[in-house]
Amino acid sequence: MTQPVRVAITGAAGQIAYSLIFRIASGDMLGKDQPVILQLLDIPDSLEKLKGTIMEIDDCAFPLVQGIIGTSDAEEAFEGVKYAMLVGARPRGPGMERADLLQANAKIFSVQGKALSSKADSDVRVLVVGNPANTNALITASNAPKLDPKQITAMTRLDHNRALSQLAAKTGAHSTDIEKLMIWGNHSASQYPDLTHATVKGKAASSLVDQEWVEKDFIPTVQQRGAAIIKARGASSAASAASSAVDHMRDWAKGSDGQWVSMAIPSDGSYGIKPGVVYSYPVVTKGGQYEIVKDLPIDSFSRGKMDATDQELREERAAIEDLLK
Ligand code: NAX
Repeated sequence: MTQPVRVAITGAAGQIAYSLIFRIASGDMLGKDQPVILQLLDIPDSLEKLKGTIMEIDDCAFPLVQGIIGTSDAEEAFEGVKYAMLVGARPRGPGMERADLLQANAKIFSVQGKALSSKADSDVRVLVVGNPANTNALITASNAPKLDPKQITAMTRLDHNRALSQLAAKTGAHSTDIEKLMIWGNHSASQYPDLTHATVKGKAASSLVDQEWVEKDFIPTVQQRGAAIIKARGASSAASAASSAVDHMRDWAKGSDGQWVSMAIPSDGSYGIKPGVVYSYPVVTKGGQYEIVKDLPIDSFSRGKMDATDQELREERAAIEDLLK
């Protein structure tokens, strides 16, 4: 039988994890033949709730689940893990300034970066979902000296999937008919969903939709989708966030079959985005690695949007610079 792999999920008592854990346990992320040991982390105040989630995992009698650990100790949660999904984060409290939120999360993710560095498998793949995800990934990497920063990524796959679904609806196509769509930059309202290179059933998307729709509808709808869901559902996106986290890790582990997907990764100077931030790029994944799609022509409209979201990431970085190693 295939050896089980250890998967850590933080924020395990929360609403995204409530969907994510069950998708992983049923084999949607790593395959129906890959047993898993689930290592679930939450804060002490949430451990009772986590106990309830673990009871439910037990009650599913999942064939692939070979063990479950529930803990509030990051080192215990990250021991030997090959995959770590960092979902738990400090939400913005009443009257909390953005800088305070960045600082509070930077503290959490410095602790988790250190614990990953000392305890996780040296080949671990890390996905940060908890917001502000890009900057939390930056701080995690800077506190994980034994890991390559390329091992630590942040999630913009939900934005990518939202963009696919908007373009599919507009063009009367299915999301699987669309290729070469991408999200640039930050997982925030400054992100740039870019369809200038996209195709729908092989035809240029830009020939099927007009620029006014792109600017007044498509881009703002994708950017503001999280807020629209909160308004409608009375709670933030959870199942769709979990599904996108599964997509991100599955493609990273098993390859994207030549498809372009969006991942927030350490900037390396590509497309004029200087090193120093975690920026969403179009990538192709293969053999457990990702590569940025290179040499795309960038028009002046896109350039402005790509630089604006980079600027926001530089400002986030400045707010937590003291905690970077
Ligand atoms: P919930 O508030 O339901 O759950 C968060 C859980 O994290 C709680 O159980 C809490 O106790 C735990 N937690 C807090 N601090 C922790 C720490 N230091 N270590 C371990 N666990 C800790 O939030 P949920 O709806 O699950 O969202 C989780 C995070 O995902 C939030 O930061 C949210 O903003 C972010 N999102 C990111 C998305 C993305 O695309 N990157 C989209 C969805 C979501 O908004």
